[in-house]
Amino acid sequence: MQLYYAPGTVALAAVIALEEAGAAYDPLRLSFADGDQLQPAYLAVNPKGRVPALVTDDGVLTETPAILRYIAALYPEAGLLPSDPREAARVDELCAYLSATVHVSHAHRARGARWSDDPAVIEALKLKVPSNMAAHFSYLSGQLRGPWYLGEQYSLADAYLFTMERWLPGDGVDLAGLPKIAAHMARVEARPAVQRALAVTA
Ligand SMILES: N[C@@H](CCC(=O)N[C@@H](CS)C(=O)NCC(=O)O)C(=O)O
Repeated sequence: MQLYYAPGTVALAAVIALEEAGAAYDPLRLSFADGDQLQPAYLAVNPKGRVPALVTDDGVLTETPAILRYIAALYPEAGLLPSDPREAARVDELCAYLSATVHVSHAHRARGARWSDDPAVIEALKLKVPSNMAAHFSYLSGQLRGPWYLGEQYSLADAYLFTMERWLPGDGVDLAGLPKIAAHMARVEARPAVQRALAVTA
């Protein structure tokens, strides 16, 4: 498998999952500064021009929740997705929220041009990022059972949540006001697989 990623992006979650699973994969780095994600060579891989994209023998898979679930299913021994249907649905619930709501709020900081051509509107969207992200993570703090998102079982939910926790300081959110989130972030970061993923994507 090959995993296209760019530093500092949501693709970190997929790299963590691959490392946790002990998967054989080639990390392929894109430079957003150079606009690699919009070059024809990459658009042939992922016409959406986004990362991550996982290249498998059966084709290309995009969208972080789908990629995480696929890795969990390929490597069941890694235990990245609970077998209990209700707990698995709780992971899906988090993935949907992170993908469709939290990520979108974060994108208003640097990608406002997706929503408006008006520079004043783009600036106004940026101003909403700290309060929106603080509100999302205040909610998530209440959902976090600890030590991991589900409680005792580490899962792909932790990899995905950690990836977005890392965005908080840059998004203007003070982690001192979110002690459960800060502790979760430190706990995930200490895992050897996560250290390897951070080294890969640095
Ligand atoms: N829904 C997608 C979002 C992917 C996404 O927006 N990735 C960002 C990086 S965090 C990206 O590739 N941005 C490139 C661009 O906007 O040009 C997912 O969850 O995988």
